[in-house]
Amino acid sequence: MKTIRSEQLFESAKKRIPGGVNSPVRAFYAVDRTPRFMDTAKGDRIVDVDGNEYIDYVCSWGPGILGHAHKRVIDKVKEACDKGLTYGAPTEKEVLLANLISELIPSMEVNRLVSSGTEAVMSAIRVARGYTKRDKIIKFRGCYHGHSDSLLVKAGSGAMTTSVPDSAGVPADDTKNTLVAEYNDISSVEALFKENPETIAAVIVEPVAANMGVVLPKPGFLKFLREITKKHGSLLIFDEVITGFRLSLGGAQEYYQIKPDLTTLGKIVGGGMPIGAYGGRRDIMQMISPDGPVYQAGTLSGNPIATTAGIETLKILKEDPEIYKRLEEKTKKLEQAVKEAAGDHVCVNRIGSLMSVFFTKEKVVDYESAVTSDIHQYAKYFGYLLDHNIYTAPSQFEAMFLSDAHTKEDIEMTCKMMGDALCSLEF
Ligand code: KE4
Repeated sequence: MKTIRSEQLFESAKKRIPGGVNSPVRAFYAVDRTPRFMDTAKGDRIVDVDGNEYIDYVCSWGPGILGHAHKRVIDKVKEACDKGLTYGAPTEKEVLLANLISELIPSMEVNRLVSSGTEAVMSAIRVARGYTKRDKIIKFRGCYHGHSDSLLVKAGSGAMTTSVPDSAGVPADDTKNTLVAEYNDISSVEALFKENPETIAAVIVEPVAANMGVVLPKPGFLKFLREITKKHGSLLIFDEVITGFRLSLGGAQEYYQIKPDLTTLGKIVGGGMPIGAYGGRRDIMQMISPDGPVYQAGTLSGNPIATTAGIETLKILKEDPEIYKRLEEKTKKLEQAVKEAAGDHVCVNRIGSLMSVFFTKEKVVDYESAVTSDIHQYAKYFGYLLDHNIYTAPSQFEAMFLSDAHTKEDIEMTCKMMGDALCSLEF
């Protein structure tokens, strides 16, 4: 496979951009390969600057649930561009998207658009603190909620492989109110509430963890979080940046029937354009400026082009809820192929169209079991797939994402390649 152009671009990128990338995981440090500089994508395919075409299981880390360059979305975005890119003033599309979000995720009766998942989480934490007049928050080890200072503690995602689990440059004062519990470990949460009476503003959780690889909530775990937060007057924040509109049209909260007080969104809500959103109970959200004392703002929040892409994407998902059944069936095929090839040498965690293959014999149920994975085996597995035109997550601690555009043939091809990749490893 020719990669000369990616290599050249990576060299020049490293001169001007930290690590040559605008987000760490893209540098492929965890898999020791030259990152592929991408040039175009359509459906379930993505093509790099050397002309290599791949079946794509990154899907831009989640936004691409419809597949790349969906015609309806592109046509609407093109039409919107001719009307100007940004006004810095309210638009009808922001009202449409706000209503769509509330319709599909009723717990978000009031919501605000921002420009990234990080911004959504940062704002939700701030309003939770403003509403409860408390400072402490609980997060879970291995869960990633974007890169705002107070949450870069035992983070997941890129922070797990770039050895900055507690990032440099974050003053201790900014994380002293961040308490860390263990995902799926009820007693660790109970202990923190016991040790910090009436001072915890919120618990923030990925309802399905997908940033230490995919880790499912144990039965009753989310219900427990709902109950203990209510009992202590704390808020429950579901970080649905990944699971929102992915696990189901109503996200994880619909899938598990748990109603959080606040929810954060990103990725799919923007249909591939930069949008984050946070929202929840009206009595909480009315704290937000300009109505209330909690300040939050953004130049490009609710941008007309981004809202166009988000609205069209959510409308397509709403019109065809069978998408979720198709995604389930496709991803299940991949899961079965991996299990047939590798048996109990690996742990496959899957829910809907989110999946991770952990190179460990342990059942991966939390951070501790996730990190027993052999990241070198994962790197070899990744490299084999990349060499055979399958583009999957360049890190053991990320998820695979599927789209409605993944064809039957491409799924079958992927099953074969994943099987061959696993058989090529010495377990
Ligand atoms: P962004 O600021 O990257 O839009 O969203 C941050 C975020 C918040 N919450 C959850 C649950 C997330 O997964 C993310 C971002 N996800 C990563 C993928 N693991 C983005 C990929 C990257 O960092 O390049």
